[in-house]
Amino acid sequence: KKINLAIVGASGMVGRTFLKVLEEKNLPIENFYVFASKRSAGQTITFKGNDYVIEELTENSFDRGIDIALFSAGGDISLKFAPIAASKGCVVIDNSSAWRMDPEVPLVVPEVNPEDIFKHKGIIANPNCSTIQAVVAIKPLHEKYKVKRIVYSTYQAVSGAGMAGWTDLEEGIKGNAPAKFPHPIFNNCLPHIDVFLENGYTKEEMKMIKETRKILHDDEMKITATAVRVPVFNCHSESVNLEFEKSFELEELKEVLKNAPGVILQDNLANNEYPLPTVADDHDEVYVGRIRRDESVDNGVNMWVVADNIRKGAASNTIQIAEVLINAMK
Ligand code: 2RA
Repeated sequence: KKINLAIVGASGMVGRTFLKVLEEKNLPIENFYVFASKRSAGQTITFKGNDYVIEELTENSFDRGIDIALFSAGGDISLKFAPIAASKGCVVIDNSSAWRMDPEVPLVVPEVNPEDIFKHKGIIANPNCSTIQAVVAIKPLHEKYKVKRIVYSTYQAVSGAGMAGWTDLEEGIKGNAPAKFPHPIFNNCLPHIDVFLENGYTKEEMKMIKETRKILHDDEMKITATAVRVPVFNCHSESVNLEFEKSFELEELKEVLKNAPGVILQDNLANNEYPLPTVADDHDEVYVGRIRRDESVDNGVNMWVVADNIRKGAASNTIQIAEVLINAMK
């Protein structure tokens, strides 16, 4: 069955990556529409050899029988337009945080909780990039050893803050002041991603905590997080510490990860082999390494998890969800 597909927010970093990833794939697209703000409307983009004029997003944009719409246009746009699109029979896969914690909206990583996709009522939420890569690595271990507690420490690329973040690093290298970040990001680490909340955590840290619990369907799971912006252009790196209910053999645990969907194991210390942003860049897999027992608890493990936050963390995960929907439409 061929589908009518729309992109909402085509001019942003994720929107442009939607186009790039869709070019790599062969989804059965009948009609293709590209929407953005008034500012970007009128520009032409080329997709699969055809030119498309970016249209301004309006309340009538979804009156033309669009089957699936990929959103990456910020929370305000999603709050307003995702329900409109859904009311017209379009399934929205939204990258903003607007709908992620809504109980009526599935929050999905296809390798982790694909069964949640078909619980949608018109809107499916794509998790935060730092959550996606973590749960791809955690899920297979959770299934076998039952995760009791997680300690996240993240080292997040500037691309997570879009082109503004990228520019701050480029300009920072030249000694120019940042426009997006609260302090210079070059030669620095900022323990401040998104805004600070009453409890002293940032929104980014609370997203990782709440989204992990929702995706793994375990509201009691003990989780804490520290999210840090580092001077890396693209790809998020994360130290993930897990404590399990059950005991494990380290070699067996590594084998579980080696065979896990969406995971590439890179863990050979003799060869200085471990996940790197420069290797994960422009790929869709989640790279896992530095796997070692946490001797400070009974059943604990440390691992290092790296992925492309714009691809697997946003655009590719969204398109993977769309592929599951399309395959079910046949
Ligand atoms: C960041 N994960 O890295 C957040 C939003 N993309 O800034």
